[in-house]
Amino acid sequence: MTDLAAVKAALKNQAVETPSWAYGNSGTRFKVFAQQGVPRSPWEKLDDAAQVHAFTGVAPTVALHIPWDKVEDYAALAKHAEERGLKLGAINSNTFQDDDFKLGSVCHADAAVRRKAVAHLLECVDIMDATGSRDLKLWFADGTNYPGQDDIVARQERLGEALAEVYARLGDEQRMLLEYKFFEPAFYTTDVPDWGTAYAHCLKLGPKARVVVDTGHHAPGTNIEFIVALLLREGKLGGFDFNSRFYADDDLMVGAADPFQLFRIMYEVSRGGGFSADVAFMLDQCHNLEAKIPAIIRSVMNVQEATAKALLVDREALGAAQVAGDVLAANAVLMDAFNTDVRPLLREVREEMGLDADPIAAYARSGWAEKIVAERVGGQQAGWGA
Ligand code: LRH
Ligand code: MN
Ligand code: MN
Repeated sequence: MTDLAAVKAALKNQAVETPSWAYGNSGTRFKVFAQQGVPRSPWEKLDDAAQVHAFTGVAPTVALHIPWDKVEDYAALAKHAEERGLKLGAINSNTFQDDDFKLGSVCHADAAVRRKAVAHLLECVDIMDATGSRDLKLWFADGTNYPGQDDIVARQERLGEALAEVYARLGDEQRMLLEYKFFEPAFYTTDVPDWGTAYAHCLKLGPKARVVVDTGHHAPGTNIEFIVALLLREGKLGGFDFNSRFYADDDLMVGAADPFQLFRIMYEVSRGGGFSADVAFMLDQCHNLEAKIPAIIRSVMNVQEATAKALLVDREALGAAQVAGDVLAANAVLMDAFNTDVRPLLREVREEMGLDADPIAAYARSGWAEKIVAERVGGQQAGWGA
């Protein structure tokens, strides 16, 4: 039997971090479709993020991407967030948009380019000091396109050196989250292509270094929940970049492509004790076609639904079936939870939190969408081509 009061309490305590770049215009390498009313600055991105938090009650932090969210005064930006009931979350570095990084950043063969990349990462830690952010999220576009282009092992050594230098700069409460991605933009080798490579580096660095799992960064068919279970067991799961994919790094709304996979991931999180402050639940999405704020609200709700279902798994019955070797019964316990319609439960949870039971409808009624279209002209691009 599951304890419904405990499930509700966990749902009320949940925190999903939204990414600043999801509020801005985005697109593909073919076209960025500008939407009306999108934020013109990091300050306005926070204004929109505050709407997501106001209607869901579970999106209290916002990730920044540097330099997309470059401002003069980061402490003032943190204050702007606080005044809106938010806090600034992970600081995402960007070593992929500078011409100097064409052949790599921290893995580049030229020490001068590596220095420039490390300087950027150290600047990101300075920003964390100013914003009060805990996590530095690192994703490297480094890799090669052709066999022989560079020395695979030498690149790992350069990567390890750069990471160690940045790790040494972290404060006591700060962490480094290393993100992997199996390909793109590099097509032959990628220097951090998988969880194993990220894990090996994090293990060497120490307890403040953890792996972040972006759900869109795996080859089709990869069993992501296995990776999650393993990293949790090893105490090395730092967080998630949630999104969904049909083909590659599609950055679609989480839970849109494969809600069953999201449920399976959340079940492993729940089973492994991952609903704790140690694991950051972040979105990493782009809304090229759909309106951004309601899409982010929808994404947060999708995470809540998967979480509710994962928490409803009758662990006792599941354990008994597993010990008995009853394959069908064990599978049925899991499927029962997945097939539960948790929307009434979540409506109840929201009402108990003093929120509208239907965040999307409440946002639509609020008039915010009309207000930003009227007030903002010339919205900021999420980053690509900016
Ligand atoms: C890389 C990535 C990484 C970046 C973000 C914009 O594909 O997932 O997290 O910082 O996209
Ligand atoms: Mn990501
Ligand atoms: Mn990505």
